[in-house]
Amino acid sequence: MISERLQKAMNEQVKHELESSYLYLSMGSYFQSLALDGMAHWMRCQAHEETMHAMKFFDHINDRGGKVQLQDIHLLKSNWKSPIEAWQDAYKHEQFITSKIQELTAITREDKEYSSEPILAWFLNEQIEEETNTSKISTQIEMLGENSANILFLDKELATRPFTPGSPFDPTALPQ
Ligand code: OFO
Repeated sequence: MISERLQKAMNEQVKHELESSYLYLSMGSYFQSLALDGMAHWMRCQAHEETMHAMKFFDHINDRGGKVQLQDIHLLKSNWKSPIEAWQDAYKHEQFITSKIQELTAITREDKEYSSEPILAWFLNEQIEEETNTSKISTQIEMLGENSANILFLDKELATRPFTPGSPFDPTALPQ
């Protein structure tokens, strides 16, 4: 049975992951308004990935005999000064999520919750990827500055990210 403290922190994490999804959907909408369709697409893919992260914690709490207690989801931000600022925010947000996963790992060790170590090891690895992706794109767009031709080139590249098959965030996967 999961400890009270870990259950509470994992329930918080379900909220953080769903807020990540909402934040990236919000960034997607911002990019869409600028006709940066590739960036908007990348964010929709990411928004779906975050819901899967939330569900991974949701299922783990249940699997360990705990109770999922859903919380209010807040929209963290809905507008940005520039695409650069949005990507910088995405990177900062991933750093914040990494700190939360590290806190969960520390609780797991203190409470001797060894059964939760594998899932947190998975998330620690996942966070390396999440930080690398957002930091790389953030650096690239900073280098491009105001050069719109190059920004459009990066936008095209980001459009190639594949959706998880059957993702409800994929507009082409929705039933007609
Ligand atoms: Fe769930 O990793 Fe991003 O936030």
